[in-house]
Parts: sequence; structure tokens; C-alpha cells
Amino acid sequence: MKLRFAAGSPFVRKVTVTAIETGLDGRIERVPTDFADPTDGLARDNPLGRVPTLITDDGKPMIESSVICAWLDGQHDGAKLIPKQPEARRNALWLEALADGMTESAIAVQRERARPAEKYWEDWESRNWAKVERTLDAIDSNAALLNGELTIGQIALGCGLDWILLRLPDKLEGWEERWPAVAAWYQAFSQRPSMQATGPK
Ligand SMILES: N[C@@H](CCC(=O)N[C@@H](CS)C(=O)NCC(=O)O)C(=O)O
Repeated sequence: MKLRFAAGSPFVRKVTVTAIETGLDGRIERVPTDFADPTDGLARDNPLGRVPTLITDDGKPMIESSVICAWLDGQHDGAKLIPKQPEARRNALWLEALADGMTESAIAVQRERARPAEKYWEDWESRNWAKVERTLDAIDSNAALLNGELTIGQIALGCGLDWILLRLPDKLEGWEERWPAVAAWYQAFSQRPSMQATGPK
């Protein structure tokens, strides 16, 4: 398999952590990809022009981190990151969708801040950051989902939080007091070897 990646992408990291946790990492060749370069060829594999994009051994492209991770989870015989039991499955997928949405909203904040001052739209930053805060409120009130077996939802949350802490540190000042259950969980989760091996260099 080949993984088109860009350094620093929290969604690529989610796929890589999943590959490590499922024992599949050694089967994945990494292809550096510049999604901003139209000559890169990424659009042939993924018309959306996004990473992560995975090319399976039969040459077929898979896109979207959630789909790629679900596919990888079907390729190994160990403990599943997407549980089979219906309620546990729903909880893991709910957490994954929320965490992915939170990360996309945080990226929108960073992109808005990168625009020239005359094009910067404060409302857009506030609106997107409110989604991040509401997500952390929801997860902190359902912190039981963070306990127990490792799930794809936890991986998505850990990678997203790590990205926000690195790229938008001012936004998360004092977050440990506001979302104590999530913060305590994150402190332990970020020590996992798969997270330590994939952090920003
Ligand atoms: N929902 C997608 C999000 C992927 C995504 O936004 N990737 C970013 C890098 S972090 C990207 O490729 N951006 C390039 C673009 O949108 O043109 C997923 O889960 O894979």
C-alpha cells in the first residue's frame, strides 16, 4: 500500500497511528505529497486533492481518513478500533466524527488567520472556534467514552488535539480547567508509543 502524505496533517497522522496500532505500518510505503502543487498528480488519485490518500495493493485509491482507517481495521486480526458490538461501535464512530469535525474547524481557524489582514473575517474564526468548544464540551460530558479499549474515535481526538495545541496554542490556554476529563485523558494518550513516534519533528 502507498500512503500519500503531507507532514503536519492531523488526518495523515490519524491514519499512521491507526496503521501502527493495527500492526500494518510496515506494509505502507509513504509518498510525500504537495497538495498545493497542481503538477503533483494527487488529483489523479483523489479528485478532492487531499491527503491522506491511500493506494491499496491492487492500485485502487481510498480517500478520507475515516474510510481509510475503517478499511485498515478490516485488514488485521487484532483488537478492532471500530468495535463490532453495536453500542460500542456507535460510540466510537460518534467520537471519531466529532473529533474529525473539530479538527476541520480548527484548520479553518488557522487558515482564516493566515489570510491578509484586509481579507480576514473575524466572524468566520469565531464561528469555527465555537464548533471546537462545543465539541470539547460534548466529549468532556461523555468522558466515559475515553476509557476502555482503544478506538478510532480516541485516535482521531488525540491527533486533532495535538494539532490544535501546536498550531493554535492561544486558543487552548487554560483548557485543562475547562475540559478536565479530556485534558487528563490526553495527557495519558499522548504517551502511547504510536503518538510519540508520529509527533511533529
Ligand atoms: N475529511 C478529510 C480531511 C483531509 C484534509 O483536510 N486534508 C488536508 C490536509 S490536513 C488537505 O489535504 N488539504 C488540501 C486541500 O484541501 O486542498 C479526511 O478526514 O481525510
